[in-house]
Amino acid sequence: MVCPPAPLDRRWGKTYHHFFNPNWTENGRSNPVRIRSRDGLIVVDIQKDFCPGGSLSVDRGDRVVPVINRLIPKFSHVFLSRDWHPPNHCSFSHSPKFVDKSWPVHCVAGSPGAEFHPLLSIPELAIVIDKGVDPNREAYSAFEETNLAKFLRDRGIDRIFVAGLATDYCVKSTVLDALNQGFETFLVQDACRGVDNPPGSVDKAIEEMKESGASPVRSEVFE
Ligand code: VGL
Ligand code: ZN
Repeated sequence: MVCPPAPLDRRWGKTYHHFFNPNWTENGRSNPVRIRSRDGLIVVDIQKDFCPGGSLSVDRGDRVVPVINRLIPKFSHVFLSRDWHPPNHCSFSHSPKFVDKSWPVHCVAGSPGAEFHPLLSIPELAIVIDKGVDPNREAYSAFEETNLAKFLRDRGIDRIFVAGLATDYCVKSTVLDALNQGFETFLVQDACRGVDNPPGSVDKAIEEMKESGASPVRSEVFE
């Protein structure tokens, strides 16, 4: 197959050279996004259990770590969610089927698998949000049963950028909740990876987020 030439974008006085990427969405913004002080970055579940070698590993999940490390210094408000389950969490199964949202034991609070990926550069002022702490309830979103929405509002934060793992579960739920809570919400697509079981669920999740009003962006558009 002959690749089409990469498009040049000169609209903003700079030359952007895009490589054709099958993950590039039609309305993925290529114009620069200027990060302001009222913007917040939510980094979802960059934990060892979701990375290669972990109990619920996302294929090449660790590849997003350097991308997120480049994003973090651009933001004055950084939030890190972590799956922080009790050992008897209701989603755990010894014969997990994934598609029915039963999972292998993962991210048990305080266990090595629940630790953030060791190469994630966590800023000193980052705020950590524990979720899924109730044994009887699943909680994929960083907003679920946390005071995150109020916390953001109290600080005047009105735009949210979401990155992390997994696109089709915790990232998606976090994005949809952020939209429902009235925040302008961006999905940093190349800073996310998904479980994709059943196959196609990552693409489906991205469509759902877009239809709900999220704007997909790529990390290189940030100024
Ligand atoms: C997640 C499945 C189970 C996630 C958490 O972080 O996306 N997925 N628990
Ligand atoms: Zn979980």
